[in-house]
Amino acid sequence: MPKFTDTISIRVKAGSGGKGSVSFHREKFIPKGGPDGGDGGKGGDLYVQADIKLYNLSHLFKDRIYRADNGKQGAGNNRHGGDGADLIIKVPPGTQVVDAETGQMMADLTADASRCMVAEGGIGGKGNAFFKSSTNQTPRFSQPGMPGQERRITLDLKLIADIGLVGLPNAGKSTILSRITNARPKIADYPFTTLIPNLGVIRRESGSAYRVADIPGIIEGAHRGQGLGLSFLQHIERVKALLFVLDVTLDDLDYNLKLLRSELDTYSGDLTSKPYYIILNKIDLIDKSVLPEKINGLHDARVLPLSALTGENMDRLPEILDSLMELKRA
Ligand SMILES: Nc1nc2c(ncn2[C@@H]2O[C@H](COP(=O)(O)OP(=O)(O)OP(=O)(O)O)[C@@H](O)[C@H]2O)c(=O)[nH]1
Ligand SMILES: [Mg+2]
Repeated sequence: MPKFTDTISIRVKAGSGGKGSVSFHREKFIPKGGPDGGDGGKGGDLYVQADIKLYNLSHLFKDRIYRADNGKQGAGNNRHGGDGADLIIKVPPGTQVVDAETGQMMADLTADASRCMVAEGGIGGKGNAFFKSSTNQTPRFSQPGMPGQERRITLDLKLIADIGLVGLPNAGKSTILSRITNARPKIADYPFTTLIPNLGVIRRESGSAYRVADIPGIIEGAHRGQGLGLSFLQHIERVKALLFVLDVTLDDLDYNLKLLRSELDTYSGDLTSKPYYIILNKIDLIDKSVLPEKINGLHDARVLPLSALTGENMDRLPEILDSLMELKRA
């Protein structure tokens, strides 16, 4: 199983500046040339940058030190040392960069290609040519380069999705995601198949596209850590709309919906105030005559019965998603 990493601490060290050079001009027949030691180059900076192609932080290693290159030493003949190369650590959009020592947020990288400098490279030392003066014609010293900044940072991923699928385990959330997006999550007939959030993209003919997140199932007491808990809800904290997915064969749908809502609410009241729609999944398993009663029991006009397995009514889903997205924009 691919490991999903949503929070990781790493160390970052920018490059140190190169040392200034101590050198004297030497040429045939000119025995005592002046100082010509060049300056050292600047150390490379270290950036964290959002990259839309990434979905998780699993390419990074906990506690590893990531280093940018040091600046090169200066040299004789007033040659300036080369600057060290910057290092860019790529992360998925939605990653927050926090200074691990102070707990202060350094950046919230939501937009693709947005970046922040997390450690600045040290400047290069001056070569001895710099120190030549009327009182010291032959300085025999140079400056060392300044050390690069170093710190520990925590990268905290809050996936950016437009729509979140929420439901009890086994309701068919992942099946729906696999039907409407390019995602191919694991689907199985037992609870807690989904252990890590899955993300898929829907592209509409209108040209718009949005990302749908499928998260692990929620059970009663999740806020107390039951099941897989609620910490993964951080991945849908910023969605624009929610799709509640209920297994229509369950007895008390209204109770289950309330349970989901109250678990979400204990995590964040923001979640339950988002636009939503309720999906009654697995209608292929029930007698159609009981469907109206099941729908009425929910006391809500926003209900779509469907079967992710047979595809019945699935064609109505994209339009509903469109309208939910519109709602938010209005
Ligand atoms: N008969 C029927 N089975 C379905 C339907 N949708 C999903 N299933 C089945 O229900 C089971 C659970 O589906 P998943 O998509 O893994 O459910 P989930 O909500 O993602 O489950 P967790 O990840 O465990 O929370 C699988 O065996 C699916 O094949 C449906 O419309 N009809
Ligand atoms: Mg699942």
